[in-house]
Amino acid sequence: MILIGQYDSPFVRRVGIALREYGLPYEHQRWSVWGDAEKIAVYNPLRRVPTLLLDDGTPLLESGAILDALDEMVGPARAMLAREGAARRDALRVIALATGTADKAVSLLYEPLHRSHPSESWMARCRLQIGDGLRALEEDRARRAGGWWLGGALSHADVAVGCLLRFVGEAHPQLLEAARTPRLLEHAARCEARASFQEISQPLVNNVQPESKP
Ligand SMILES: N[C@@H](CCC(=O)N[C@@H](CS)C(=O)NCC(=O)O)C(=O)O
Repeated sequence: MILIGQYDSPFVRRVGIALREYGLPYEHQRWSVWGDAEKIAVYNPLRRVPTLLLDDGTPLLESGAILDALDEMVGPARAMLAREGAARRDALRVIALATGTADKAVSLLYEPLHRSHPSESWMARCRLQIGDGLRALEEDRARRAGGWWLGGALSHADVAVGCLLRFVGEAHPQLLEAARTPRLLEHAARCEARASFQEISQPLVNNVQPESKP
């Protein structure tokens, strides 16, 4: 398998960490969504990452859909997500909060890089959504006991939140600080201490160079 995308993306990183945790062999293509967009387009017309090429060449798009395929490869006993029922819905809700907050954090990063006159109202909305997303995750974590989010074992929810926190901490440190989330910071430290998080890691590269800004 070939994983396309850089690990400073919270979405690429969550897939890389799952591959590493599952012990699935893969090649890593560190293509940039800006400089290497046309190479990515051969496999993904949206020119987005992560994109995962299966051994037979089939491209998989979207981190959630890619993880779904990896879970199937390792089987339900090893999958980092319950197969069905309330436990699955609970995990998917936490994951949606984390990846949704990450989406807004990416949007907020892109806006001033792509526009000569960034929209203040759009950026204010993103900041509100990121702050409230972080606070909702903090409250959720406070209601749960146990080292990992959903109990005793690392799950996709832990990884999604860990990747979100690293990204927000690098892209928008003032928002993370303002949200006052001690439990999330504890969670981030626990995640980043793990071998998979250390190995699948790249400092944020702010290398967006759009040809023209509208
Ligand atoms: N929902 C997507 C989000 C992926 C995403 O936002 N990727 C960014 C990099 S962090 C990207 O490809 N940006 C370029 C673009 O959207 O054109 C997923 O979960 O895979």
